[in-house]
Amino acid sequence: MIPKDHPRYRSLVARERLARCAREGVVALEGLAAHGRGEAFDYLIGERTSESALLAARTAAAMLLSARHAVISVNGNTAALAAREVAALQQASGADVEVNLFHRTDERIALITRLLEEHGVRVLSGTAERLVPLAHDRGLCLPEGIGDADVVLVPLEDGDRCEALRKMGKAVITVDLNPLSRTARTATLTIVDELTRALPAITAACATLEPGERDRLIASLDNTYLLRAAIDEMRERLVHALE
Ligand code: PTJ
Repeated sequence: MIPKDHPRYRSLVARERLARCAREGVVALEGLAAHGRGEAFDYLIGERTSESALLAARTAAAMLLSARHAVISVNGNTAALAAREVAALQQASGADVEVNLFHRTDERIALITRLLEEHGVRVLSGTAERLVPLAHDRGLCLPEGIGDADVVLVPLEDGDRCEALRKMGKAVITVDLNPLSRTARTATLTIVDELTRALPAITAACATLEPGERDRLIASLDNTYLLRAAIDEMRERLVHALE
């Protein structure tokens, strides 16, 4: 039992949940290492949503709402950390949700689908086909889901798939605390923020954006600017860390 007044309460609860989900098979063991890397970067941005991350979240909402067909791609870490937040975002944006895994097995797809459904997510089902130009099972997706989408939100993604989705002509939105990752640099739009802060920020923006503002946000999207702003934020914090 983690005491509520522990200074690292939120982080310890997240770790405990990920460890439990890893034992159950929802989270890949590699996902625990990925989370640790994310936590390190979250320290550097001060464990809060920066102005530039908020702008990125609002732009993500604009892209999801303006899409012909938006799909949220959910992996094990995302389901374990944010099933409820995915349900709220699906409700606010009208996006489809597809389970799409790096370490893919039928058993994990079923476990993650069940976890999401228990939290109110409507999950696409069907027969996956090798539509994404990648070797291995990372190339598998649903023709009526990611295969048909023009905008895909892929939180905590690996660089290869992000790049392959871009090559297919899709706009890719990612959530990644590491602004230096290949995913962050390859995506159309990167939200450098922790997943459980970023998804509610997109959901809140979906409810408030006027159509005119949507167009303005999409037209002025500059991912390099957003990544530079996140790196500047981290550098400032490091420079003043011991003051
Ligand atoms: O469930 P699967 O099989 O699809 O596997 C999922 C993982 C996460 C193992 C897989 O996609 C993977 O290996 O991802 P990477 O290449 O490690 O990338 C994950 C990125 O997400 C890293 O750059 C981390 O810094 C970042 N990250 C980790 N946790 C969070 C995060 N970003 C935002 N919020 C987090 N909670």
